[in-house]
Amino acid sequence: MERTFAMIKPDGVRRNLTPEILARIVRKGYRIVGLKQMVISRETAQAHYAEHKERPFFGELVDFITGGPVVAIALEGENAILGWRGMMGATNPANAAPGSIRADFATTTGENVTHGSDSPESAERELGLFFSEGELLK
Ligand code: RTP
Ligand code: MG
Repeated sequence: MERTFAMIKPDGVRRNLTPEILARIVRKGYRIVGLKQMVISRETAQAHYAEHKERPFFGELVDFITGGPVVAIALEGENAILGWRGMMGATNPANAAPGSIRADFATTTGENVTHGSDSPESAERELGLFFSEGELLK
């Protein structure tokens, strides 16, 4: 069993895609072990996306991700890290596989509806950034 951090970004929440995306997660068979709607602080956003801090889009990315509520999700399941990345599709929706979330619901790289941890190390770091231990099911 593997855990990963998933997020519905502010564009997804604003467009009322939360029920659609949660439905896909539970229909897939993942167990939701943590779930909350929240507005991310700038500090948390900068820490979450620290790997991109030298990139030209970093400021825009932080503004976007803190610009409205997100839904933070802790998922558990076999191969959940890569599995959830597959369900999301490629970063640029133009390259996302048909039927993936980004192919179905997004048109731009900047506002691409969901986030998913890209490795076991990222998953552990991001779950720790967004959830305290008591907020996660055993
Ligand atoms: P994420 O971290 O959000 O799950 O997305 P990802 O792994 O597929 O893509 P990543 O390379 O980590 O980029 C993080 C997010 O930054 C925004 N981005 N904008 N304007 C641009 O060229 C650009 N490139 C990346 C996207 O919102 C991307 O999901
Ligand atoms: Mg990423």
